[in-house]
Amino acid sequence: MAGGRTGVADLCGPRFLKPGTDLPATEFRTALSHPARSLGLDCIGITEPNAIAGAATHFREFIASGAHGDMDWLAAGPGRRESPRGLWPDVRSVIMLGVNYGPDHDPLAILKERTRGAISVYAQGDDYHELIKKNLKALARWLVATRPCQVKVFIDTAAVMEKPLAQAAGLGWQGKHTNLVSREFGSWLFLGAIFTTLDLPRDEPDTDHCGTCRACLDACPTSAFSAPYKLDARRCISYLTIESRGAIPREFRKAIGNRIYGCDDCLAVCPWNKFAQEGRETRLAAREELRAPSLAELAQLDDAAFRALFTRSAVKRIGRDRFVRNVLIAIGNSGDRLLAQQARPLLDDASPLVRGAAVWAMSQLTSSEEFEAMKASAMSVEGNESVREEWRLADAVE
Ligand code: B12
Ligand code: SF4
Ligand code: SF4
Repeated sequence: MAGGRTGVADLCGPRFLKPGTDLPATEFRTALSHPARSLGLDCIGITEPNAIAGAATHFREFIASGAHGDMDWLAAGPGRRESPRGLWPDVRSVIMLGVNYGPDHDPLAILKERTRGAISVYAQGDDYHELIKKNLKALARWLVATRPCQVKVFIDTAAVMEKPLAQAAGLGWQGKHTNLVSREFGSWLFLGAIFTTLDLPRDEPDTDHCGTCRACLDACPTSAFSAPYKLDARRCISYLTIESRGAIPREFRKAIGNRIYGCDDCLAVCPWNKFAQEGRETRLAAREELRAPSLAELAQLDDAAFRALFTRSAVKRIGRDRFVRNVLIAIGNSGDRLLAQQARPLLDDASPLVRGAAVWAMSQLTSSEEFEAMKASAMSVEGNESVREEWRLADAVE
């Protein structure tokens, strides 16, 4: 549905059920999938609020082990996240929806282009949160107009365990990489939820089809899986480049390669992607300028240029300093000494986060002699302790 707010009237053509029509629950369920599809929601399933009791145990273990790192918001109010009823006691059915964002290219090809940055597939187009939320709300309005009820709409940011709920609703299964895999769309599905006070017929949960495969576990550049189905987010490049606010720990810097926002490796190697299809929502498709952006250009972004480049993009959420930090790690990994010219001015950046990452980039691209000279002059004025620590720990390459 192109642009603007989709009203109930837009969803009342001859293919759709008219508001107020009284249908048996099973037929109503079928009728619901027509407006969903027309709103760009590619798959739909319904489950009950108590469907994910097992996930709660795993969630508690995940938090207790500290695997969530600095994502304190994930640990907050665990009772709310563990069950939809904990979040909203009146909910009687959970409608799970998936939007296919299958890429039109091999997401791993860019990893060989060391002077360019790899932005994960999900962030190369418009921000899915905004786009899909709008469509979920339109479907929720249709639901309310058709059958009086209360509804709440969620995508990503609320305390909802979307993956286990999607599995319970039959959209796919949580693979060993912990994401939901769909037999129809492979790894490339965004998830969203509508909670409602209506009693709707339930779909059958999907079952695990990973078998003996472990391609995703073996593909992970930072060994972030502590076991199949268990991710230590603190080691995940997606966490390190998007969620983490401080300096990226040294032990992961080389493994990050040229990934400057998120990571798709475990998703991309899944054999179920052979059934994947290109996403049909053009606004989620890769923008030309974000497919293989030049590291040299990205390193020069100031705040205004960063916002302009990433307007309506999820990347904007991390802000210029964290983004340039990531770009500098990629520059350090580029092996291209010419890129030192772009990193060098950032040794004097206003942000200590950027200065620290620039130190590491320069340490990878300059000779010991040059590096020692830069260090002596920087250490005479550097007041930030974490940047001073970067200078102390950096080993310049020959
Ligand atoms: C926090 C978060 C992250 C964190 C942590 C990821 C994680 N796996 O927990 C970080 C920043 C690392 C991250 C990264 C990514 N994310 Co994210 N993330 C979330 C978020 C907000 C919460 C996930 C959560 O609850 N984690 C807590 C853990 C405990 O839950 P879990 O992953 O479901 O863990 C289960 C398994 O570990 C399992 N388990 C544990 N032990 C065992 C043992 C056995 C034997 C078995 C069978 C199972 C099992 O049980 C747990 C509970 O179900 C969701 C949105 C949401 N509200 O759900 C998006 C979400 C999961 N992310 C999403 C995406 C797209 C990504 C990335 C692909 C982005 C990218 N390209 O960089 C990567 C993928 C990394 C990966 N391999 O998971 C999508 C996934 C869509 C899908 N098809 O599944 C979601 C659903 C957002 C959305 N609305 O579409 N993410
Ligand atoms: S997203 Fe990348 S770093 Fe994170 S678990 Fe998957 S392969 Fe590993
Ligand atoms: S790569 Fe293999 S193990 Fe991993 S999710 Fe896909 S099928 Fe499962």
